Amino acid sequence: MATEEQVVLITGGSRGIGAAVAAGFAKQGARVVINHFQDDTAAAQVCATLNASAIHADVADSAQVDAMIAQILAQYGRLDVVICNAGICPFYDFLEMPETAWDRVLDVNLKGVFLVAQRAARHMVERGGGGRIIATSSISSLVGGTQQAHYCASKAGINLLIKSMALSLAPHGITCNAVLPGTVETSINADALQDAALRHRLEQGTPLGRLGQPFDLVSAFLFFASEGASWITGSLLVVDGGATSTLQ
Ligand code: NAD
Ligand code: RM4
Repeated sequence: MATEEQVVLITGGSRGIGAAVAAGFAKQGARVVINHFQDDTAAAQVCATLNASAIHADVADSAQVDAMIAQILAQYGRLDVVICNAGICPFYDFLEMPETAWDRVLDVNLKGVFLVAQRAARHMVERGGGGRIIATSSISSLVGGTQQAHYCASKAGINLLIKSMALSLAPHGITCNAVLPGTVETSINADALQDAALRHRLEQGTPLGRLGQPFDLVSAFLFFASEGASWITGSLLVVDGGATSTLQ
């Protein structure tokens, strides 16, 4: 349960899963800061609805991440929970994938988690320890995907980054965990899901019978941030309607 004193940063919080998670923390009374990239209108809407604040920063750029963390500490004096959620997935077949797409996906999805988590953890350690870091990985870290070689590699990287961070930060009382969503209807896959055959195949492959919606993910993030999860670190929680439990 987030408390009124808790300051929570959610990267990629302007829409989709991040915006739903931001609403979940705001409902619990936490002070919420959302980060976004080139999404001012949606970010402003989330801020108005949740009484949150927004910071524009590219999580792949260390100078912008440093400035973002400094701004939060100047404004709130602390940072307790960090959700590394920003991510992109420009779909390309493997044989046609441009090197630029590979680099950008790895920079945003994987290096972005490293930069934000490291900068936040330095603050948590300096103030005497304690804190929660939660990354949005994916079922695409467990199974491959056509048109997603860069994305799957980035998400698989997150899983072991999180476990390695869990080891390094445990002595400081900071837990590090990841949520692995299945297919969730957001703008990241809105175009891809226009393909009726793909959509049907994904629905058929989900034992609980439907694709995910952003609200389906919220409890998992709140759980890792809760008092009751204080002895859980290095954990990867799949939230996918059963999709990775079946070969159907
Ligand atoms: P989305 O496109 O709706 O939201 C992406 C968010 O990331 C936006 O707020 C955007 O501003 C932000 N963002 C993009 N690039 C950024 C950058 N360089 N710096 C800072 N912010 C940046 O997508 P979503 O589905 O809500 O994705 C959120 C996370 O969930 C991603 O990490 C994604 O990989 C992961 N995920 C999504 C699904 C799915 O099916 N939707 C499944 C598994 C995992
Ligand atoms: C997810 C999963 C989904 C895809 C999104 C972009 O991790 O692979 O199927 O739609 O990424």
